[in-house]
Amino acid sequence: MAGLAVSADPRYFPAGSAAQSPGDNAGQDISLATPPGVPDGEAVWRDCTAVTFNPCGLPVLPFLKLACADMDGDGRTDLIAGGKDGRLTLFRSIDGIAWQADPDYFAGVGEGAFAAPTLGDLDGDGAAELIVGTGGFSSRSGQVLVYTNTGTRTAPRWERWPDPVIDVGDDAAPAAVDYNLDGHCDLIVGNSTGHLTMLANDGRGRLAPEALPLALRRSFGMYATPGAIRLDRVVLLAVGSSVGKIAYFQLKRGAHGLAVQPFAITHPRRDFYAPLFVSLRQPDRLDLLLADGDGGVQYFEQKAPGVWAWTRNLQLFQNRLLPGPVCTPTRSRAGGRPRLVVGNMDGEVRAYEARTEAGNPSWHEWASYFLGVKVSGFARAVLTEWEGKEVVLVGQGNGDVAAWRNTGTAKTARWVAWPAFTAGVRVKGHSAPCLFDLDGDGREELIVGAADGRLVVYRSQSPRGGPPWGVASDCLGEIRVGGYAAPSFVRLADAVWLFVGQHDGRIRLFAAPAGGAAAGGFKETVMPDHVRVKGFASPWAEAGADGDVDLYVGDYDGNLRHFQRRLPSPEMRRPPDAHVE
Ligand SMILES: [Ca+2]
Ligand SMILES: [Ca+2]
Ligand SMILES: [Ca+2]
Ligand SMILES: [Ca+2]
Repeated sequence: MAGLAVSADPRYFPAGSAAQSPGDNAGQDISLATPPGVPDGEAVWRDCTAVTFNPCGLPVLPFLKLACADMDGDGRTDLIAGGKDGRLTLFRSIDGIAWQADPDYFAGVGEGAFAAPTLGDLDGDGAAELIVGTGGFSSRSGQVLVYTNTGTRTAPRWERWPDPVIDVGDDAAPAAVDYNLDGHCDLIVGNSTGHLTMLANDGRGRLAPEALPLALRRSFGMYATPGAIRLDRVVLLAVGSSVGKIAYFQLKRGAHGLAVQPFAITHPRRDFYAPLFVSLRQPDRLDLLLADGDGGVQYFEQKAPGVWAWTRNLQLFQNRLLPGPVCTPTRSRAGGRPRLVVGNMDGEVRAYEARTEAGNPSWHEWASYFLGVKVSGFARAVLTEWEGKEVVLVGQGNGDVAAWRNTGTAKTARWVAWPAFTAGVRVKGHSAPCLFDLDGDGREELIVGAADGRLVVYRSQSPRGGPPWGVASDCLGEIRVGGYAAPSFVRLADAVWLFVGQHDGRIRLFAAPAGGAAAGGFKETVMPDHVRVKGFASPWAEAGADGDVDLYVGDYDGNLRHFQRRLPSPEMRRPPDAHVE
């Protein structure tokens, strides 16, 4: 476990998670009934995600819409993240680098789906209202709702205005800004067809749609998402959408109403962009934050005051791994190199290496290592070694398990498809393979999870192990979980544990006495509620020192999580990486 010793408190909270009640997984140590293989003491599962995969603390959320403001009045800018479930999460930070979730701050807010938050003082009482666009498959999709804080800034109480201020069709994404420069906060709202609606404020919170200036009277692509800010005599407007580029405008007061002038900024093209003007680094500088469709966040710093040019900050929001949606981590020690291998819903496979230098997260990507290794749909890959060569087995949506062999070197991989290695290996959709020596005869079995929640065991038909594979119908027939079973085994001192992830994000644990594993001796045992993810769990287990178990899990949105099972009194035990005299 070198490089993975974990001592920091976890601070990872998925935004608005329905699966986990808020605060449940805040590093609480929850007791687990002792399954076979654990000598003494009560074990606990800790969430180590913040150290291992996501020091940033902001969960990966595709199509995330952010707002920023100092909500609690402590002088530091906070981030407000809209969730898929329509709810909002507040993130606080001391340094702008590590963020901590407060899932309770917006308690009571949340209707519909895909919340798009913005803040502005609509009724002119000096306090900002919370303005939320709604989207997704919801009856409220397209509505813009307004919430007033009737509590305090540190203990808010959110009350919704009785009626939405407007319904723009579907997927409302509002930006609160005084676009006509009359001193009253107005709204610019995007919708699913890519159109904008501008609502002018009469100063008492009554908002009325206005005719759009000619330059804005068009579709910007699907899911138009505006970001806007008023400076002294000019308003900057950025309109992102699913075309992956952003249209930029400056709005000024002209002789005949608003004068709209486009301008250009170059940045990488993505499948979706939600832009936001922010000042997270320097209070007087106008920076730009772009959230993309994969859950990535890029931060751009203004080059000089009054200049519409920005330079990318290559550190900010980059301290987390982004392996893509429905990510499926596995670990490998092929060639003596510890690596993390992660497939995703797009059929891609990525390689990560443990960081040797100081820095975070503790893994970093080895870009394009698996160039040429790709399947269609879902991928779960296992990297192993066979006769001195690296071999990667990739489960996929159609139920086949594909194989590639590295015919290059350890540094410069060259992957060649090797269908013979997994000939005849096929399950009923959504194959999730792993290799484990179930019967302890020194040859690994190939165990494949399937869409129907079952596991199929293939035993080597060769004295050397490996292909050809034959189905072992006497093994693991008793295991059946919810759909999309993703198995992983770990051998402890006197037991074998089997973790199986399933579609609802839960992880099931089965234990068998060592030696009994092949005889179908697995019995289900309790997993604590907080060891689960937000949809589609793909766990990978590793045995550490002293009966520790590390569990790496991917989720539907593209978050990698790390849970570690430890004994409850760390001071009584040698830390995993401590030097022993
Ligand atoms: Ca604050
Ligand atoms: Ca107000
Ligand atoms: Ca106005
Ligand atoms: Ca075996």
